[in-house]
Amino acid sequence: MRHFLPGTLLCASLIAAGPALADHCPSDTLSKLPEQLKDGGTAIAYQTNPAKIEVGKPSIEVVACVDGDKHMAPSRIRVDAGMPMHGHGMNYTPSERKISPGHSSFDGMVFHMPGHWQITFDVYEGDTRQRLTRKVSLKR
Ligand SMILES: [Cu+2]
Repeated sequence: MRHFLPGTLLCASLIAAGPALADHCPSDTLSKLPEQLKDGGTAIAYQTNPAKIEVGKPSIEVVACVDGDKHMAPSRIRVDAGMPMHGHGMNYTPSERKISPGHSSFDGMVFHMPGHWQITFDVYEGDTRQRLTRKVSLKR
């Protein structure tokens, strides 16, 4: 009679120890969005709606690729904004609508006053976070 249990255990441990299956990011979209940020192997592109950020509630569409030329999607994208010189954030947490791996749109961004804002993009690969930022100035 065949003894199946050790084989099953071996299989399960191999799966647990193996690399996480990562999806490809939409690199075509990455090159099409108007705003580009890059740091090491991580590339982000985004576009806001409206295109020119004003005081109000823009939405932001973000594409993120990690691992350089391999164009892998991060496990998570997080977007936030604040005014470093005033020491405050947005007072709201934007909601994410996932479009595809590495591609999301964020609604509920609230830029409630004119001045110097900083948009923060955090991309995660498992527990590793990389932060890219972009300064924007909102006219009165
Ligand atoms: Cu402020």
